[in-house]
Amino acid sequence: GSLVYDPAGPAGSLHLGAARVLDDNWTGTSTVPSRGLYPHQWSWDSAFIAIGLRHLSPLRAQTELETLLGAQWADGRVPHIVFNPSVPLDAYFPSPDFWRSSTAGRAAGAPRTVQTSGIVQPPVHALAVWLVHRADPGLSWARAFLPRMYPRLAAWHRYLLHRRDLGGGGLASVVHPWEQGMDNSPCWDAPLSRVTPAPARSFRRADLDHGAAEDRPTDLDYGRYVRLAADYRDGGYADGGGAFAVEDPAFNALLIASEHALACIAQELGAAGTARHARAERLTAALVERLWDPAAGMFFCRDVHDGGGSGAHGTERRSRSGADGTERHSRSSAHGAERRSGSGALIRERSVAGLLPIVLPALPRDIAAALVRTASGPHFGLGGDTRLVPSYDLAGDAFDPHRYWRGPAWFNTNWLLERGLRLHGEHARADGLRAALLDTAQESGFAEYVDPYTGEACGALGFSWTAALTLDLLH
Ligand code: 9WN
Repeated sequence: GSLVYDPAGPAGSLHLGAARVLDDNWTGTSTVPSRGLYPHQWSWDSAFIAIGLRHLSPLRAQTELETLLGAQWADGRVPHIVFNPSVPLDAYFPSPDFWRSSTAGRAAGAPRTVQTSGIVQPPVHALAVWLVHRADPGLSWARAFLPRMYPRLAAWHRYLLHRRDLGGGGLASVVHPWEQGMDNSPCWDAPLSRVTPAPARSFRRADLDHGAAEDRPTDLDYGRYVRLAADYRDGGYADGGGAFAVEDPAFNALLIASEHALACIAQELGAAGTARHARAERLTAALVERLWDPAAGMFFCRDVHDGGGSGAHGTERRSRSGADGTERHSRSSAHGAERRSGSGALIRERSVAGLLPIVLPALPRDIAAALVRTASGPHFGLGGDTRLVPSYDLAGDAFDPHRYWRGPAWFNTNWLLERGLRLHGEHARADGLRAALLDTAQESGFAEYVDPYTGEACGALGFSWTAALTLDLLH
């Protein structure tokens, strides 16, 4: 980076502040996302955390990923939460007694000793393992880090590309909003509307002990999350039968970026990486084929279970934001895409997830250029109206600058955009976004998420991936 390390200067104090957050949140074997709200280990958090931790302590960064991958199931899935047995059950919901991984997950090969959830999160791990290795190859080789991680990562990708290809088009589906990581994104409104919520009295939300209710998902959202997760558990965590199946552009883009990283790891271990690079390129083509919308200039989610009836109608009603009059065009082009690609229908909501394929090196140039235009336009305001890119369409009906994934800006998505802009040669825009990320991290106290216009802190403070990705940008 351009900022020179100076403990007395502003970059130095930012560095020290970020390091302190990560020290405070370190448990000895992994890092909690936040001491109060999220007192266990989360899957994609740990990947982002390791990417920052490698600059402070490559050993801790390796340990973080080893702890997570040590809780992998025999079918290859990496659970979205690894529970800390010394934390009281009522500190977080849903707790281990809800998931019952070691009994309900036995057929799927859940570990016997450690308790985990049974769903997954975005596969950022191979990318994290590769970056952590490169931060200190000597230590990595001495600890056989890559030889131990490679087979686990390969099994993880195999699970996603085979067991989770629920749409039949080569992409992985998520079966729960928590899996994609943007829990209450307006993208899920239509597919979730088909899920009968569990009664509110059947569970207790521990999140409301720590977070403001108006910054969090609603009780109705939670009822549906609980129903979907309980049904998945009661089916032994077998894939294919659930009510919710969505192909998401961010989840799949991160899988593809990680497949490229896995190719690099294979090469480093002396194997040929060419087959994996080629697979990543084929997956990039499948992503474009199934999820790209040329008129909107971005990627959309595909609702695998939408037969094109009431779901499509409801989505149309919800997404009529009309700021630049593109809706009509994008709907008709979506019909074309649906005919070509078969299963399901596109969900016509503009989420930041639909910009994140910009991290892909094999993305066609015209698509990368269109993503930059869309990010910089009225729906996301990059370099213009907003400080940081929001999680959801500024002009969308559902936009709310404070409610979680329905508008606030998050540091992980903005970090990914910054990387993607740089990858495609957009250095001025990347520099502007980097400066805004560093300022906002400092001013907000490493907040979990912020108002995209003002940078006002929302959710937890001292949030680990905010601190970790700040450190990464400083290096
Ligand atoms: C459910 C830990 C996680 C993040 C997710 C974020 C939030 C959990 C919750 O916190 O989700 O997994 O309880 O709301 O949405 O992206 O990984 O930081």
